[in-house]
Amino acid sequence: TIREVSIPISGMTCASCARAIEKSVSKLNGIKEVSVNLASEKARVVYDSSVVRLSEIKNAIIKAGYTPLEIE
Ligand code: 9UX
Repeated sequence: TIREVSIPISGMTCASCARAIEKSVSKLNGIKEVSVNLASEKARVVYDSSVVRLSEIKNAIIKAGYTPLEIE
């Protein structure tokens, strides 16, 4: 199933932060699209939920050095 999420992220201060997250998330299998908006502090991710879990996407954000917040 293709899913789309908007994940709030804290800890980004410059455009390179956003790029680092995009790079880290896009390395995972099953990611269709990822774009991080620095101004709104959100990552929009389109992914195949039969290939990759939301928790793995969040872990990739943590690995890049940032903090994914709970989706309300
Ligand atoms: Mo910019 Mo972000 O110099 O960790 S890359 S602050």
